[in-house]
Amino acid sequence: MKLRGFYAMLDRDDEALARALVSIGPCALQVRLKPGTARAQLALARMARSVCDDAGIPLIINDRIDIALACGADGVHLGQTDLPIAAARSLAPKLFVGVSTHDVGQVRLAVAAGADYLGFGPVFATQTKQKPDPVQGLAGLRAAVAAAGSTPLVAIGGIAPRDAADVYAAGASAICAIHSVNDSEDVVAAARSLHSMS
Ligand code: 3NM
Repeated sequence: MKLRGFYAMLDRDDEALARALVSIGPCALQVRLKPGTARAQLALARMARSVCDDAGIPLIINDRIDIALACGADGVHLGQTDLPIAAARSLAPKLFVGVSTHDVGQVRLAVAAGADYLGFGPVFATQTKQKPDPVQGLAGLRAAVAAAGSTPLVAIGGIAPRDAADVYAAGASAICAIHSVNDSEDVVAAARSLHSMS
């Protein structure tokens, strides 16, 4: 999967936010589903599918392969406690599969298992994720990029526009940021600044 620049994350049921995020042409939009009914999650995923179709952006669904298939997503993003890659592939051979990794050992395992891309973090301290893994810093990110080889790596965790140059210089293919973009007074400008430095 080709991933370069800003990787947008929709973390709430907000179509205006989704449209603002895709307006700058990010490499993907991931829907981060909150706990709730499968029907409510599918409705959110379908809204995002239509926003992504209008903008020509790949749609990725977090955790839930059933919701990803039901909404016609392009990919699914799996955490360390979600389905293993091989099980996801047998259920959904056509979906891209991304995997969240939090240290170099997890990077190696995900690459060996054939992940299409990796999330890696938290690079910096994050308030957004409950019980985040230990902060990896730019040195950890560089080590992860080296271990990932040719598999694209999306850096995540506490990244603000002022950090983008350092994060790309460390070798990340893409940057995902929630708070510094989605909670910004100017979502489009924040997204663009993370994208344009890639
Ligand atoms: N995953 P913010 S950190 C969803 O380490 C998520 O894998 C992480 O939000 C990981 O940009 C994180 O607001 C939260 O810090 C990212």
